[in-house]
Amino acid sequence: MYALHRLRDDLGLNTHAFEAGEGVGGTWYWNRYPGARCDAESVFYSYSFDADLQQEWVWSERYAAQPEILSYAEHVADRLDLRRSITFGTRVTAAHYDESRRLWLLTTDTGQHVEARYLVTALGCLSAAQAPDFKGLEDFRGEIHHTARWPHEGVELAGKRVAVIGTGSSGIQSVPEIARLAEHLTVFQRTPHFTIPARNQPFTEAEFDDIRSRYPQLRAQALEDGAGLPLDPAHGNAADLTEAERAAELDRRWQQGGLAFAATFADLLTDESANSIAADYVRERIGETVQDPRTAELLTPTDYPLATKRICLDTGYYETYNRENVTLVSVRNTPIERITPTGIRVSAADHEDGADNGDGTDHEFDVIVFATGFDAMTGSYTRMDLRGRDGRELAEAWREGPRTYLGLAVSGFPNLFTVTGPGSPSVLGNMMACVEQHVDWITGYIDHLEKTGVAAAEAEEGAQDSWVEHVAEVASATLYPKAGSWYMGANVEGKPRVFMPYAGGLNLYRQQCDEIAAQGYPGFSHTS
Ligand code: NA7
Repeated sequence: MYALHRLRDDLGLNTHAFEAGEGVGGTWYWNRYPGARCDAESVFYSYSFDADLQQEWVWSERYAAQPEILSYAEHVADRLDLRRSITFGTRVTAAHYDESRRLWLLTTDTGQHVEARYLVTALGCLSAAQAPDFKGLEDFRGEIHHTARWPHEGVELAGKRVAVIGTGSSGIQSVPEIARLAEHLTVFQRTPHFTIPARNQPFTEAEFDDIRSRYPQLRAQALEDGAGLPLDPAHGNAADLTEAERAAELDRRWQQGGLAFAATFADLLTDESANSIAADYVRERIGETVQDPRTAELLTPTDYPLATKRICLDTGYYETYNRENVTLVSVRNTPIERITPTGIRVSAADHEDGADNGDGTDHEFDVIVFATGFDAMTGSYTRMDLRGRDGRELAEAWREGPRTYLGLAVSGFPNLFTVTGPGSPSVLGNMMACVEQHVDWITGYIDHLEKTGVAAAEAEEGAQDSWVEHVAEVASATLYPKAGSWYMGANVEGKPRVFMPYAGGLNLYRQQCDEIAAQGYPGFSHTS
């Protein structure tokens, strides 16, 4: 939406957007499951480019729920008169670069053909929904819904026997809500995730008025911050604090709630012992909260550092397992064997060590919820037939892992600009801040190309190689590669294990992008 606005209204280019959904909102259009909410605070998860918009929009809660963010997106679309330039309900199935004419040729699933000089992809990092290909899916007689493809209406969970498969953010947000509605909820967990209380609450009028008066200052702080979310900076490395200070700081952040818990120590994501102090703290809270010791044990993450799989925020997640109508089934060692006409069959435990509670029996359900995540960061690209110069397929170019220059451009794909592409910080911070930075940079570059009469701009292979190397180097200095996360492509069978986002921080990333622009775009080759 912001790219459309800037390219159409600021540069005056003939700009058109295609959108698979029937409305605006992207993530917030599709993810309508009970409990869907943004983990970034509403005050920051919003556009900063328009002071009037900022002043007129009132966020009702610390973290906005899906319907409120969707209303915001709709409000922005109306305010900027964007809809007239968007074709909804239309998926671009192919985009091929015609080198002789220096044009992108697009084909849609409605049979439209479009030519464009520039192709800006704003496909989302978590938009290609991923569902395991269980045997027997088509035989199930009840309903199956993926959290990221939740129907707009008509899902009735009251009084039903419901299964949730998956305990990442979507599972952790939906489980407490579904437990309140369903007759019985069974949660199938493969890997326990760390989750921190969100401590969501409505803003009072006075609180929000105060925020509104401080927006310029808050946005300035966000620009300086590595995550684009200036929450609460660490007061040093774990070793700089006494044991009592560490405990007090962890308590304070746990009570305050939110993503700032992952920033308790400056070295939480780079030093294993610092990380395990915070991880142990969460483990203790799980043990305290969950009454059944066996369930508490299964819910406790043990084999990866805190926040190396995307940390989750919750409202009453662990407490939900104290309800009589909720059961946890660990499928770590005893995977789901198949979907049956009446439910889910879990394979039997073949060991007696109590490491799992797979019982080898059939569980019966009326509704199965797949909270099984996404083919993150690259899935929305590789699922499209995207070809650059000489018919080179993007999926092929990224076979060993995504390769981009700055997460913004791809060698061999002239005039293609990738908003929040792999190799950019996007998913490691505030997505809205990243989107604005990307779109501003892309707009500046396209303006430069237009003014200097460049017909085709392409990332040079050497510059791209250096960036890919830099992204890997930065990641290897962190604990992130120690987890089998979607950041690493580990949740998709056959996907290369490459840490995809840039972990150096949005502030440092912005500086690098700005320097490249100021120097006349080194790393790109230009053809007139
Ligand atoms: P995630 O975080 O990728 O979570 C998906 C969950 O589904 C995760 O717990 C997976 O276990 C589980 N999963 C996937 N396949 C299976 C099978 N076959 N059996 C059992 N469990 C399975 O996706 P979300 O939608 O929750 O969140 C994505 C992001 O959106 C989130 O990080 C935020 O940035 C917003 P695993 O951990 O892989 O063992």
